[in-house]
Amino acid sequence: MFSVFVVPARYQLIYWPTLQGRGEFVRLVLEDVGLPYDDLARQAESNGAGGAVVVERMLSHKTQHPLFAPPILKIDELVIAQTPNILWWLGRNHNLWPIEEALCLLAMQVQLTIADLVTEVHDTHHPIALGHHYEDQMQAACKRSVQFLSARLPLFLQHLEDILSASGGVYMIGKTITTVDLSTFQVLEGLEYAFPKGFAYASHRTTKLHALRDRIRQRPRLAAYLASNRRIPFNEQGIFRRYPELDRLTE
Ligand SMILES: N[C@@H](CCC(=O)N[C@@H](CS)C(=O)NCC(=O)O)C(=O)O
Repeated sequence: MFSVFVVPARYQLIYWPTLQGRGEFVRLVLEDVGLPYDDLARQAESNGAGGAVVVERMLSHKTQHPLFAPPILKIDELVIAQTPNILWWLGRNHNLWPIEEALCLLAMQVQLTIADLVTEVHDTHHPIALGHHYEDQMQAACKRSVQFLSARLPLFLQHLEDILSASGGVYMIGKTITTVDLSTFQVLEGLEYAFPKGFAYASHRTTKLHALRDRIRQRPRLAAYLASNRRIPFNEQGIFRRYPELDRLTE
């Protein structure tokens, strides 16, 4: 009898090295499952080459698998982009995705809704153009942020609370943990960092979401990760930025 030694796939994350951004949704899954992974650009950052690694890896797939933007997850020859797509693949392969079809569709639906929310958060500080400095679009950002905090965020948070209530109040989707719970945790963390006042206003009735966030934070591998230097602190390069002038409910 021969025993076959299968070399485990090595996971490689390609994402900007100095910010959590959308890459963090992927990191949280890798960390919660306990998968070893190379955070390629961060490994190169000590010699200043982090950002270049992201660009170089994206370009290297230009013909075979054209890529638009990070995060990108590479597993041997497999290359996956678009955050919800990556989370779906990881969830399905590591027991963090539902089995039943209706719940699979619901999981993707909510994962995409969270992606929409993340984009709206990004647009509070960059409402005009991604390529322009925040300071050059600050006036528009202030207007956009008031709208986001007073009108949009309460709707998003109530919707996520309704999803959680409908599934019984413990997990977002069905009766077991999925990537959606981890992503919900991450947006709640980010929102509280970026908009302490606006988040308090928009989430004062979403008690189940707060409890979910506390439970997720205590998951042993995640707790260890959050306390480690692998977790990049929130900062003003990422999606969730703390600009006090944007944390207002009225103009
Ligand atoms: N829908 C994509 C958005 C990807 C995205 O916008 N990535 C940002 C970093 S979080 C980026 O580097 N974008 C560069 C660009 O859009 O040109 C996803 O969810 O992965």
